[in-house]
Amino acid sequence: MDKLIITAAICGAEVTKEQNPAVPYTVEEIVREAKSAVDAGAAIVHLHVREDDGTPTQSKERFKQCIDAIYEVCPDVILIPSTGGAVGMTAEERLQPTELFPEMATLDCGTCNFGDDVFENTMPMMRAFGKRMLENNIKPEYECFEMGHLDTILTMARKGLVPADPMQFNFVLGVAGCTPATVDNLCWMVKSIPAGSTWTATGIGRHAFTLAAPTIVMGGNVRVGFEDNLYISRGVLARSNGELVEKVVRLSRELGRDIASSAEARQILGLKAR
Ligand code: KMH
Ligand code: ZN
Repeated sequence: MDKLIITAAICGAEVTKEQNPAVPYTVEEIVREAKSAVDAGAAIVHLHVREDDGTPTQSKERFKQCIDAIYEVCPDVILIPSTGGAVGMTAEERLQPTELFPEMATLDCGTCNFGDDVFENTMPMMRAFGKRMLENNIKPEYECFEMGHLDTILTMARKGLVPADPMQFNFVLGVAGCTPATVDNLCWMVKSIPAGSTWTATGIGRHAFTLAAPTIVMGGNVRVGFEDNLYISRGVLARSNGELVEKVVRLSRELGRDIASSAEARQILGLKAR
């Protein structure tokens, strides 16, 4: 079994300092959280950015500022900027970070409920996102919140509308209104992906660690972070993204699986060395 790749989703677009004061907004705070996650064992940082007041933004300039600042202190880390942004943003707004030619970026695989909101990813939007990733040589991380999202993206890959060499999936389970974070659902998704693909699982809220444990045993990779979950244990706020990553490292070591460095993660994901 390959070593475990841990992704830290350090910021997200929806969580706030009111919910957990350690949620980062400023460039300095984003760098602090990225470093805490990487120092703890994360090979990848999934990145959203904010204005200083916490407003989510997909501004190319803000992404560049944050990416450059993170590379100053974590030169080897794999950064996966979001093209999901925040609910309600336009496709053009969301695509801005792809103009920076990151090695990877998320590509969301269909429309779904998102709590009280609808997270819109229509077929024309997804075709535009796929085209941009093909043109800019970006490896997508395919975010699937629903069973149907997986089928949709596999059909697009067969038609050559998105990169597929090989595919990296992130199964985000437990979003309110979407596929629940059960082991059965995870198994169904994992057994549906093409041979040679890689996959990550993200359990939302209280499912962060209950989904991490079976994922470690099944040979998948794990995402944790404030974007997905603000608590280190029931009722106890995490003090940093690093603390969440440390818990996954402990679980994995107990289960006998070593942790991948960023260089090792690049090999596993088929990315060029940095
Ligand atoms: N903020 C969510 C609505 C992504 O990063 O690609 C979407 C999201 C997905 O976070
Ligand atoms: Zn995200």
